[in-house]
Amino acid sequence: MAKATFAAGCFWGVEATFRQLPGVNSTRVGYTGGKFAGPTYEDVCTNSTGHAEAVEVDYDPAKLSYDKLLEVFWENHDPTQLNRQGPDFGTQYRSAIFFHDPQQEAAALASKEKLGKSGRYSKPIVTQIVPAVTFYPAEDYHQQYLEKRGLATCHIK
Ligand code: MHO
Repeated sequence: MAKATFAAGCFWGVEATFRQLPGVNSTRVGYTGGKFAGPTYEDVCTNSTGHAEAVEVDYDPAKLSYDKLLEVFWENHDPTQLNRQGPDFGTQYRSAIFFHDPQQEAAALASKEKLGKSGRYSKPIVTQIVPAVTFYPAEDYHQQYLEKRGLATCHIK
């Protein structure tokens, strides 16, 4: 099994997207990349802790490649938005790839460069590509939030 960690806006929708991919064993939502250990959702929503809403994906590399995960990551948010995704604002909603080894780092950088050069976006891609640090699982009610409610996507008003 291998691990991949992504931040791409509200973690409810990001988790739902990765969870349905064949080869994904389990997912969980949490907070990472911030200034202190064990933050709560309330802490993170102050927009001053530096944590990103993120999804940790446990997957089987024999069935699902990291490149495929990257493709799904890019396809399912707007990586040109700084600290914002849809209606959600703040650093917790930043676009980021938290790599777990040098191979993931190289693949992430290469895919970002390729997408940047593709002409698809008129604005630069602002996605951070940074080493994975401690991942703090979010409160239970945030886990599989949309699935528990029979919803497929986030950003539903
Ligand atoms: N727009 C949603 C974001 C929730 S999310 C877990 C809300 O304001 O409730 O950040």
